Amino acid sequence: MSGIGCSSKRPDYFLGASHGFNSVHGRMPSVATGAALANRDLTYLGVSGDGDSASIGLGQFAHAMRRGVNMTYIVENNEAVNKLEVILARHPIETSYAPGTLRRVVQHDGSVLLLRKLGLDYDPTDRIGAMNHLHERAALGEIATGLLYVDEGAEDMHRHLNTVETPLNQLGDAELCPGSAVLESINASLR
Ligand SMILES: Cc1ncc(C[n+]2csc(CCOP(=O)(O)OP(=O)(O)O)c2C)c(N)n1
Repeated sequence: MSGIGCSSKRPDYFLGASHGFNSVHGRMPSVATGAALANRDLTYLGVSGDGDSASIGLGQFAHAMRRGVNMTYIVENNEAVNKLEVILARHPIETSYAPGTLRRVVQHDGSVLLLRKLGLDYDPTDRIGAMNHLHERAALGEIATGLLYVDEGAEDMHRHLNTVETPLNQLGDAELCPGSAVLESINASLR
């Protein structure tokens, strides 16, 4: 699943033999949420850009996280380093460095990224510690890399909403439309 942008072309580039869905700019999270609600048995991969997720799509991205949509969500962040009128062919930049160390990476336009890999003593289950670490590194002009935070107690959207396990396309008419009496009892329970 993807939104719109260079990053969001990924389903076209790599998933020729699978089902891909190129949605609308910034709206991939709601499409993925709906698909996951209808069928929890599929594996959901989302690919997006920094604008697609953190600018026009921030409202949707935040709610997909809050709801706990069971998916892998990849954000490709190019921060608009290209001049839009000319995109020259370039060699890929790759790097590798040890835990806890700083790596200076010069990009094609001459700008420099300071990448700081998490040390071996870093605790990714400490939520406040993760936020502090990000801000401390950012204050030094560094970008923290590695597994920053894991919420081990996170719950899936289906548990929050108590949804049916069977994909909706495998249910029959009687289950999908149980009638006005059932609807009335649901409404009564919400009054
Ligand atoms: C609703 C809407 N607004 C604006 C656009 C124009 N538009 C297409 S891609 C894009 C920006 C994409 O940037 P990003 O999400 O960072 O992805 P990238 O292309 O850098 O991978 C914009 C504004 C659009 N397609 N749809």
